[in-house]
Amino acid sequence: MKFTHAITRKPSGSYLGAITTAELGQPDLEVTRQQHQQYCAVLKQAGLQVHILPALEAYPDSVFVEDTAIVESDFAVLSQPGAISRRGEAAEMLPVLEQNFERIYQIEGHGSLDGGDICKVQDRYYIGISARTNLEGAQQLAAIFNLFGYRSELIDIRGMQGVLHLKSGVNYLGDDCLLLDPRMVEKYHFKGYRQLVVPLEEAYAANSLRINDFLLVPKGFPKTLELVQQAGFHTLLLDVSEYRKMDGGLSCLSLRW
Ligand code: CIR
Repeated sequence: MKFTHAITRKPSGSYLGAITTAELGQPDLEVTRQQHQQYCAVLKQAGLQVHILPALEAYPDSVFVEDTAIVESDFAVLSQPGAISRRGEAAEMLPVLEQNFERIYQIEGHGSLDGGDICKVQDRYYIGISARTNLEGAQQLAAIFNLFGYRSELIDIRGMQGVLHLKSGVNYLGDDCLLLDPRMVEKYHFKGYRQLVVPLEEAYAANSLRINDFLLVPKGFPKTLELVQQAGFHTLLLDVSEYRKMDGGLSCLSLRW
């Protein structure tokens, strides 16, 4: 699991109009920008070459680039975001993907899919069926993965309060270990792995992000921090408070391969 590249996009002035259910108040745009700079700096510190795209005023949520594509070492898939206001974000990602990938596929027709619903664990992909990703989109993606020898499993996460995407509730930390929202533990798909379960009051921190030697953990979740440190992970804390206000987290802010 060695990552070398990342794509991010600067937050736009229209970010205050992004979709949210969080009820944590309005983001401060200046702090939002500072947190983005710190995020990109940490990705570089973890060894990635980071391509930072310009802000897109037409798309308030466009800083959450993870939802626009799925990237593998030798191919990429343009998603078809489930929120209508985000649909156009995927096409905006095409030019930079073309610079980096020879083979690019696309979710199309009635399929909808957000990249946040895709969680890779070793050589297997878990695809969340959510309010954003439908069965048609998930099946299209699974068929593409199949071309490259990856198996996929679909996991229904609809109705889990506060879990917008699959990766809002489960993330692979490497070393056979998952970090889970406690409500994800019952999913049979995850039984065979080593599990670290965050306390429910820190469910947001299940969206921590392993990049090479480091585990990026959101600031403000002390029990989760202790949990992963005791498990031996080298942590880097990042304040993403302004992204949390818009239902986003550490993984949402980049595409990585
Ligand atoms: C949305 O509702 O689409 C954005 N406000 C948040 C997207 C978060 N993305 C992610 O978890 N991959």
